[in-house]
Amino acid sequence: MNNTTKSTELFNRAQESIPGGVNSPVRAFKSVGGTPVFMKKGKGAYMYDADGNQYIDYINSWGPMILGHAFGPVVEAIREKALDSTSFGAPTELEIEMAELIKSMAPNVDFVRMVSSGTEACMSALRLARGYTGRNKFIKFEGCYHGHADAFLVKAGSGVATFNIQTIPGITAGVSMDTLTSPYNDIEAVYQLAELHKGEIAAIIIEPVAGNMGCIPPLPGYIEALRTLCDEEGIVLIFDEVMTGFRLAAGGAQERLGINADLVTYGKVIGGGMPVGAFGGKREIMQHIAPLGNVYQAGTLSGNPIAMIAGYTMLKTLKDTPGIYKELEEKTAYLHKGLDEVLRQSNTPYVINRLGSMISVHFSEKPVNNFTDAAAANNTLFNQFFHHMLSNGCYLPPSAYETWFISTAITVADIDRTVEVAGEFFKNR
Ligand code: KE4
Repeated sequence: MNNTTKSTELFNRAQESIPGGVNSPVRAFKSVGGTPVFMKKGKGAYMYDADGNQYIDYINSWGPMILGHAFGPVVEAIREKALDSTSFGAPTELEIEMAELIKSMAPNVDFVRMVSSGTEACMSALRLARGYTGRNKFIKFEGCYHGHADAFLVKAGSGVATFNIQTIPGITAGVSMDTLTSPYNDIEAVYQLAELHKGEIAAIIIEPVAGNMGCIPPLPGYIEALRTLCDEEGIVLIFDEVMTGFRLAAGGAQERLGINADLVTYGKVIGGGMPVGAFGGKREIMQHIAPLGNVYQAGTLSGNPIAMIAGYTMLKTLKDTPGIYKELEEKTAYLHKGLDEVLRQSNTPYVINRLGSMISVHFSEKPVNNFTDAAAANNTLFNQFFHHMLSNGCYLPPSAYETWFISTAITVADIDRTVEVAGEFFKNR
């Protein structure tokens, strides 16, 4: 067992000044129980906590650290750029270069606007879709998470699912009445909902590969059917690629699935660990964003030079390094194979969901294709598994409703170690 005395002390102290001792709820270990470990340093595939324990990192800051912690070129770029001031609040050439780089990687993006989080990206895209169509309602999917803007906190995933929050205080009836929800991977249900609200729906927003109820890939034909529905009904299809963007491929899920959205949102990887989000898409829609159009959206630190140089360096590396996505995928497939082998030898019912480098383990006897399936899994067992892995130096996301994130920095030896530790947990079951 790791000595985590310092983390315990820090958590007690943190709770005196920060609600729940954390600046984002999923970090609090509420669903898995126990005391969160406080991190002090990260390098490559590893994090080191306040007590000096080393962990193989399968969160990677919930996606951004796709090249590993303290990736040299990003660190150096930040260090150098900071000498020229950290923010201007005026346009810079670097923002143009960032927008041009994004357009060279992401298909179907004519215009892109930088913001400072995935939440901001998704809320802005929804406002734009409403402004563009003149319609109020939108459809989201149970278990999908699009950040914490009011409209999205209805049957959301990630921390909302983790804490099993059914209705969130502060979200008014006026807001939630325009949020329609449908089960993920059920095309009949969404067609019926669209028929019921014909002419009222501005947008359908979806995680094209869900990652906030564990990893749940779309069933064959599902996203294609949403594309058809939106074309038929004049609904704006928004791909929330905050998690999948620049992770599943250079062009994200649009490239991977071969389907174009009308608007795409980004976060996480796009900032290289700095606070960055973005939304973009077809000129016909994006031209309604202020100051070009009347759909207002703004941000003091949007396009901030430090965030931009971090994101630019990260994306440029992903774009220019041959085979980097193949490497990411092969490492995740190797992890998948190893976990499958140890779980198959146990008596534990399980399902491993994976697409690209997004993967999750569900202790379920049946396929996990939507939130209901994910919630019906043996998540108590997941919590025990989480702590076994943590105390043996493998840091998984502290919730069964999260996908695991792989970085290129992880080695085969790290993965072998992870599988060995997992095997120790399952062999007595
Ligand atoms: P942020 O506002 O946290 O940057 O992005 C919100 C968001 C939007 N869309 C998707 C698909 C997302 O996954 C997220 C954020 N993801 C969670 C983890 N599942 C962030 C972790 C946290 O809340 O601390």
